[in-house]
Amino acid sequence: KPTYDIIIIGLGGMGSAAAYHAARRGQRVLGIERHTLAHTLGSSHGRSRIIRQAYFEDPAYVPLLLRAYELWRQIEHDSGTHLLTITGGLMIGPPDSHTVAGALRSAREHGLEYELLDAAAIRRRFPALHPTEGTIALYEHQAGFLCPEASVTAHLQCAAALGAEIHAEEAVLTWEADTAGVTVTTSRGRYVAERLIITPGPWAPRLLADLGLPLVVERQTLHWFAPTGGLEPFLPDRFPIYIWETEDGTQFYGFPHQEGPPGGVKVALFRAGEPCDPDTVDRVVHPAEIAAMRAAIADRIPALNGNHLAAVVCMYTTTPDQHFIVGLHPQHPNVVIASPCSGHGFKFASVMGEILTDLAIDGTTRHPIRLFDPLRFRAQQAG
Ligand code: PYC
Repeated sequence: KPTYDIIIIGLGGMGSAAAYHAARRGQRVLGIERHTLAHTLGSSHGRSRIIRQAYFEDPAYVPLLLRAYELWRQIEHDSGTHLLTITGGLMIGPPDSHTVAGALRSAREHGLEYELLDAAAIRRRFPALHPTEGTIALYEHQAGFLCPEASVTAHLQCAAALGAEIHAEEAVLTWEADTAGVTVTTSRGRYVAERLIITPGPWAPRLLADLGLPLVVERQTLHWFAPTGGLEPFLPDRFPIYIWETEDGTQFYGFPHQEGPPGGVKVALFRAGEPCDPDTVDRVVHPAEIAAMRAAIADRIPALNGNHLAAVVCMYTTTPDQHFIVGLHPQHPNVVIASPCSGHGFKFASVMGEILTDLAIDGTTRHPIRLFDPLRFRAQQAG
């Protein structure tokens, strides 16, 4: 009999949540992570991640988000850790932009509470923001931010308390599956289980190479600036998370001030990165990248354009349609694959833990995940 019911490869946002949910369902779990736990070398770091409900990407995400909020509160309760801060959120841009029109569509289809603000109302409510005439925003009260590193730690600690075995700094070399079970070979050993969950983040092209998925790993930079007039206008009780689409379709996003290092206020360009490999990615943030960030905020959030305090590199693993890949491995029904989240996945980690556990144990889930079908690119690739 295999030693474990479920092995999980990759313990970032999704894998750590899967470890917790699988352990909650009484499974004998082994989680394997190539780096240290809650590390900053993949896609689950940067101190803050947006969470929101009026999802411009597609209304099909909304039911998942509503469950994700419930499960974030559950893991906060179980771990005794504060992870989710509600600040309200603005989706800003021209009225017909993907960001604004898509958020409005999701809010209307799912009966979410929202307000539409014109440029004058945005400036009145949030004086640090300087939108031009014609820019509008959808404001939702339930948006906010999560702490990614603390979320990974909370899920893993709770998983371990429920009996999960967690191995850090152990690289997976190969995995194999057949009808009898799965075998995972690592830098330290060989493990056998009934089922496997693969949540590799930017290591997906390597660990899921057999599927030929059209994935691109992109390098992204995150920045922290010291506001010129002090932190006051950016405190979380008066400043929301936001995603701002400019006239040329560029998106950038940001957060209120968050206590703790590096101080200041975080802001980043969305999907501005070059393709990279997670083991060789350039982790230095260059002056031209800081200048590009300044160019986005200079006129729109002028008070944020102060001293540059810090920057880090992170990675997105993107699909051509920017939706996730989540489901059973097409050749191996005892293997579940997930992760390539195209830069907007972290907020779903809590509900993905539940979904991946459902798929591993039951082969199916009550959650709507058709949008994430791993096979959807096959027709395009064949054509
Ligand atoms: O996670 O919702 C998100 C997001 C949007 C832009 C950057 N992150």
